[in-house]
Parts: sequence; structure tokens; C-alpha cells
Amino acid sequence: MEEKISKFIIQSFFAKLEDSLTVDVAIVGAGPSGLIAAKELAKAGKKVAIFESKLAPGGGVWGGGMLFNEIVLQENIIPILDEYAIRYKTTGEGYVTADAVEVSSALIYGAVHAGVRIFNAVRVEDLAMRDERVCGVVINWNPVSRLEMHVDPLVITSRAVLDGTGHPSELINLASKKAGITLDTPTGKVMGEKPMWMENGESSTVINTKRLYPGLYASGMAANNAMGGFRMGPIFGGMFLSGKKVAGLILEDIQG
Ligand code: 48F
Repeated sequence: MEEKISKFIIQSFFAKLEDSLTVDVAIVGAGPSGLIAAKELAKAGKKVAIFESKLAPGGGVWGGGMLFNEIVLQENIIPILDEYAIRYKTTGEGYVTADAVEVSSALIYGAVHAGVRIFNAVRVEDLAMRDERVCGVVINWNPVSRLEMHVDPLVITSRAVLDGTGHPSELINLASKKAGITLDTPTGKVMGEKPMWMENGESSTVINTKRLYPGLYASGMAANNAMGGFRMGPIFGGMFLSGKKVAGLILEDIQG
């Protein structure tokens, strides 16, 4: 019995991993922007894998504001909440509140049921590049990197890579500092996130969502860090719209 259970897990996990060695889009980070982008891309028929370093996908949604597990969204996000069957309460002042656990789990379920594969506890530690184009991600188990074990990684190849790593914009930083590439930002480098300014942060998140180098895109707070946008705390409309926008940009580029 025990042997069978182990065998079933190993066989089905490796089938999933083997089928994801080459994908259309590799998304790094299962925060709200990455999860929403992933579902959009999968719905459009693309093969999508998300690599998330933590055990639980969902990024910064779970904890709401200061661990009070409610988040705020603008009323214009209601159609997206409806799409995911997420319940909300209106405040009467142009905003709604939603249970952070319901939002996180709905975004994860929505992505997985659209066909996205999420590999959790996997950290993306580098980019793969060919001919001045990002063409994949270098992965390892997060515990391996946290324990600083000297273990070589594996590589996933893809037509597009999305940095959805949130505030640190890890891949964009790697691209700029390690690979030395010139990003499509005003200085060609990572601009750095600015302090809290809610309204401005929300709108700039969507504007800052873009392709920063051939094959490399940023969404959510990673886009703000790359482009010098403001932070905004537990209001999430910008993250949702950023996920939708980046999926459209990637589709335009990889359909053609
Ligand atoms: O930060 P995060 O939730 O990304 P987001 O979509 O949303 C930002 C909001 O949550 C919040 C905010 C709203 O106003 O400001 O912060 O921009 O999720 C990023 C995910 O990426 C994972 C990380 O564990 C988190 O779940 N991550 C970060 N670096 C790596 C990674 C990496 N190198 N490899 C894999 N996953």
C-alpha cells in the first residue's frame, strides 16, 4: 500500500513536470497579478506554468492589511470579482471589501482550473537567455536555496517570462544587474519603488505593466519597482488590472 501511494505521487508529479519543461509562458510568483495573468493566458490556449517560492500561492493577498484579512478593491473591479465568484461588501464610497482568504483561494483555483500548472516551493534563481532575448527560467527547490546547498538547478524554456515577484522584482533586477541588459525604463535600469501613495500607486501599476526586454515582462509591484511607481498597501484593483493587461501584451507578442 505505502509503496503504491508513493509511486502514484511520483508518477503524476513527474508527468506534470516533464510536460512543463517547455511552456509558452513561465510566470514567476503566484501573487494576484501573476495568478490573474496566468488564467487569462491559459484561457487563450497557452501553456502556462507558475513557479512560486512559498508553499502557499497567493502572495500578499492572504494577510490583508496588517494581518487583518480583508482587502479593498475599487468598484470598477466588481466584474473581475464576479468572474471568479468572489463575494464582496460595498462601502458606498467607491470601494468594496473582500475576504482575503476567499480572494487568494479563488485566484489560485481559477488559474489551476483554466489549465495553469503551479509549482510551489520552487524558486526561480536566474533567467535563461539566447540571442538578446529572455527564453526561460532557472529553477531550484526553495529549501535548497534557503539552506544554501550547492545543488545545480534545472531550466524551463518559454516564449515569454513574467516577473510577478512583487516588491523586489527579482527577475528584472537579475536581468539588469547580472545580465547587464538595458531595460525599457526611463533610465534603462530598475527605477526603484517609491513610498506609499495609494491612488497614484494603483493607476501607475497598470501604466507600468509592460514588456521590459524581449521575452521579459513585469506585472504588479514588480512593474512598479522596475518603473519607479508608488506602493499602495492593501488595495488590489491595480494588481488585478495589471494581470489582465500583461496577459494581453504577452498574447499580442507570442501570437504573431
Ligand atoms: O507580492 P505579490 O503578492 O505580487 P503582486 O502580484 O501583488 C502585490 C500585492 O500582493 C501587494 C500590494 C498590493 O497593493 O502591494 O504587495 O505584485 O506576490 C509575489 C509572489 O512572488 C513570489 C513570492 O513568494 C510571492 O508569493 N516570489 C518572489 N520571488 C520569487 C518568487 C522567486 N525568485 N521565485 C519564485 N517565486
